[in-house]
Amino acid sequence: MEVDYALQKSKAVLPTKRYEHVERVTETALKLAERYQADSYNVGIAAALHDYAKHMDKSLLQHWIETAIDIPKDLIHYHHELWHGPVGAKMIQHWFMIENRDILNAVRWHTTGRAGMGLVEKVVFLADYIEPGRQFDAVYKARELAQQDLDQACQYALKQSILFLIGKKQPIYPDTFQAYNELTRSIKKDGGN
Ligand code: DGI
Ligand code: FE
Ligand code: FE
Repeated sequence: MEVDYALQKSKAVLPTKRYEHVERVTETALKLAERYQADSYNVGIAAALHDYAKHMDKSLLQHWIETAIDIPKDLIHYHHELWHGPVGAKMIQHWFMIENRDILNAVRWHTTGRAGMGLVEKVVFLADYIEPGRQFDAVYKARELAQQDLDQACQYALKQSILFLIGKKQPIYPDTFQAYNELTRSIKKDGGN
């Protein structure tokens, strides 16, 4: 599958505004891939398909969570915003026969992050957060950090997401905390802040 073809697949299932976000995430992710020497093919496909399931019926997403053996069932008890990553990864595996673990993991964890994210995962996660259409306060610093250090930029994005959710009195999925903790420890070890 080529990146343009993956984009067409997303275009077919997404409203225009969401599809334009996907295009910007893909462009941003490809630039980050170049900067951090991530595999640009895997990054391109994962970014192009990262929100594939975003606009599907909640009941359909719920059905996939309940029936797929390797989607964590506890997701049902969290915000439905968290469902489209894991379900999208399963859908593109089944329908487009994508078996590359880096692509599938990047789609799967793009909302929450997780401890032990690989390079492709980090790039897609960060690109989704900083794409030029995003306009919240924290995005400017996140864009700056993205030019300097991938781990610090991801850590900052996770921290801001956690603070944002706390501000909204929403629960936080454990993987988001675990991703934040792991990056915080490794940044400290490397002599970062
Ligand atoms: O699909 P997008 O809108 O492009 O972005 P996304 O997949 O990162 O979804 C972000 C939304 O998910 C955002 O509004 C915050 C919400 N969210 C709900 N619970 C959690 C969460 N985000 C994280 N990182 N962790 C959560 O537990
Ligand atoms: Fe998403
Ligand atoms: Fe997105």
